[in-house]
Amino acid sequence: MTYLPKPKLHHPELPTNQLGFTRRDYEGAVSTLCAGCGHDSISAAIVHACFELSLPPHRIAKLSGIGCSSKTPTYFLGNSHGFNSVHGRMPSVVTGANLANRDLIYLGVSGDGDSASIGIGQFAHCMRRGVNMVYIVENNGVYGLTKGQFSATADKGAKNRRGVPNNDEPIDMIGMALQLGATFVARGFSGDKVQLVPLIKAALVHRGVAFIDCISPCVAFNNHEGSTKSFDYVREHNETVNFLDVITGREEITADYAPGTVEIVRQHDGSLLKLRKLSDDYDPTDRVAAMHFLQTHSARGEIVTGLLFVDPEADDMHGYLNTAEKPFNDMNDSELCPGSAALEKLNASLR
Ligand SMILES: Cc1ncc(C[n+]2csc(CCOP(=O)(O)OP(=O)(O)O)c2C)c(N)n1
Ligand code: SF4
Ligand SMILES: [Mg+2]
Repeated sequence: MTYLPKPKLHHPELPTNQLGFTRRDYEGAVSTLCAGCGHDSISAAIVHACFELSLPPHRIAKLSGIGCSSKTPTYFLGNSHGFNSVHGRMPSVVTGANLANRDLIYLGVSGDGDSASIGIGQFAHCMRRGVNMVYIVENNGVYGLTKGQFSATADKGAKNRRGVPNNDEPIDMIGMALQLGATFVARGFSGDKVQLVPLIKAALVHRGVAFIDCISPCVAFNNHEGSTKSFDYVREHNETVNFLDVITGREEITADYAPGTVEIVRQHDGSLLKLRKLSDDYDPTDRVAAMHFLQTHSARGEIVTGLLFVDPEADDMHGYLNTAEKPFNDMNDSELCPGSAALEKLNASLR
């Protein structure tokens, strides 16, 4: 048996959301990851975010690659669509699914090995194409599933469990996402659910590609002294840029627009991102400034968390390609196959 179902019984007075669902309705099977693994906290944050946004579970599609992180979709959203692809290939599968049906909410979950090594090309093209999705990398700096080899996000000089240092420069996926045109870029920490849940909610209501790099310590292979992805290291070196509240278009908008350290970002769908900034001069809508800020702090060994960049006017792949509104599975035969005259016209336009 590869998974353990959870008992269906729950307390009759559990709070319900606008759809009448409880948190339990957004859970999945019992996790088989190591006790204390950061990935389980991210699963809990995803459950929390989807419950609070009252998302209909049948409208969510969760996709992943291979790794402990990529196993986690089994442990959340048990009533949603799921697809576990091959190693590093989640982005192309989401891209195809999204092209065929734009009506679903796409959630891609991956690891630093899955996305920064074998899948780095896929990751890059997904960012630059603006696939409308939430892309979460559960970043522990190691290949957890295959027993803890350094991954491409491990910091130079970081030590493995036996004290051997990593000699290679790290890939900063946040820096790459910014450079490649992602329209929502954030970093979270699995040990800070208060910050992570609103980041996931904001990513879910964002149109365009929303990337979250979530530091997620591997308690089995990368949580010792000398690691820069351990719980202790991240807590000591965390530099938070802002705290986020998400007010969706569905809710009555009662946000106070107090000037000073609060910034309100209104997105396409009317949702408001209310950002309490820790530094007055941090502007989350300035891509170049975000890149500079990131580089400056990472040179000091600091891990910047929060919403680093958002383009509230972002479009997505469908907008760029001018595709049909209707999902393929809603089209009839003549819409799917418009006949030889239409094909002839198309061919002629390409000659
Ligand atoms: C094509 C292919 N190559 C290698 C592997 C072996 N493999 C399985 S998981 C994994 C790395 C997973 O690391 P990461 O994505 O960081 O996930 P984690 O387990 O750390 O959460 C590797 C190399 C594989 N399954 N398929
Ligand atoms: S090996 Fe590491 S990443 Fe995998 S379940 Fe255990 S703690 Fe989590
Ligand atoms: Mg990993």
